[in-house]
Amino acid sequence: MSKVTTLNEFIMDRQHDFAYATGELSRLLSDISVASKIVTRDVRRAGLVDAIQGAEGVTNIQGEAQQKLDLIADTQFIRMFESGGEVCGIASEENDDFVAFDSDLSKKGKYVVLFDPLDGSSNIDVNVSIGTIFSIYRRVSKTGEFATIEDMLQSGAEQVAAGYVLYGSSTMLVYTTGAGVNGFTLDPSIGEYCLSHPDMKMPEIGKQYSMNEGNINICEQGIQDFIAHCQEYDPATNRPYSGRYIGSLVADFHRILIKGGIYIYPDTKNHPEGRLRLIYECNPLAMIAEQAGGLATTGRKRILDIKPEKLHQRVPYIIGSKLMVERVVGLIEKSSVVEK
Ligand code: AHM
Ligand code: MG
Repeated sequence: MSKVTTLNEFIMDRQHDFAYATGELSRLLSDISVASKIVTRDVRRAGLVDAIQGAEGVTNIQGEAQQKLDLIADTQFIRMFESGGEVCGIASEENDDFVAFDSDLSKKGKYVVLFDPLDGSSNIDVNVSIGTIFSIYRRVSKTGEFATIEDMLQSGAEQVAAGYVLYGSSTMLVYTTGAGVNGFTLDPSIGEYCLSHPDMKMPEIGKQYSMNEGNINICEQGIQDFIAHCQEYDPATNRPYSGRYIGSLVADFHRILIKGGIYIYPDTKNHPEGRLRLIYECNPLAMIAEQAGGLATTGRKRILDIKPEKLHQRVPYIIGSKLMVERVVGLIEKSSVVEK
């Protein structure tokens, strides 16, 4: 039997891949894994415990009902970041403003973390997979002082690490520090993440597309043309592409990372800027996609090149297999020329 590599062993082995290998980023990644185990426990109990399931009765700044588990997960991660000492501040989907930690230890922290504690949380009460998404940056403000908004609004290309945790039929943690993508599955019997998907590569093309097709008539022509192309009968495979939409970004992305395919959430009449948030949903998955050989774009611009203007900024989002993303971008360009 081959030896199992745990996440902590792997992080330590790879520490020297980081540009700044002092151990802090390793400890931060390890803290994230611990918080995610606590959240896994809460997610797994969600159907049992009325006290933690269901809507909290409050809405976040974007007007969405917050589920109790969203808040529980947010608190777990923030506590971990605040006590760890590597992080000077955070921004999350559940907090209107960013949080600058005020202890002397935290002020010395070199990193900020931007995260969505439980993405897809409208799926909790129907037992569909949900996930945590995180993005790590070096601070640009002075060490020893409070974190600033400039720390939070760095473009995705500056990320030093990014990852997600998928609370699916098993819990998986997938991350990159800019030297490839690796996936770990939580073995509940020993409480450890074990390396299960080393050096993940996204296939250049897949046979599945993922979009909320309820929006097809209220999005731009290039996207409509691409979906029509996916629905054409393909003599090579004897069928059209398959539509697969969970409505839980982490779960949809994870499938695409492994099998190939494309996820599209364009700007629409009811979401004129797009639906997904740039800094804690789109950027981290874009970094992972690129590290695995895929692409992420608004349709007109590489996601990682966008300089964020505000914390909860939304963008149109197209992510997935390289050849498929290039094809949509081509159709968008073509239809934009026709419109002019
Ligand atoms: P959330 O952060 O409020 O959970 O919203 C993000 C989710 C994504 O996980 C998912 O892909 C998308 O919103 C689904 O939106 P829609 O229901 O409009 O298809
Ligand atoms: Mg979200």
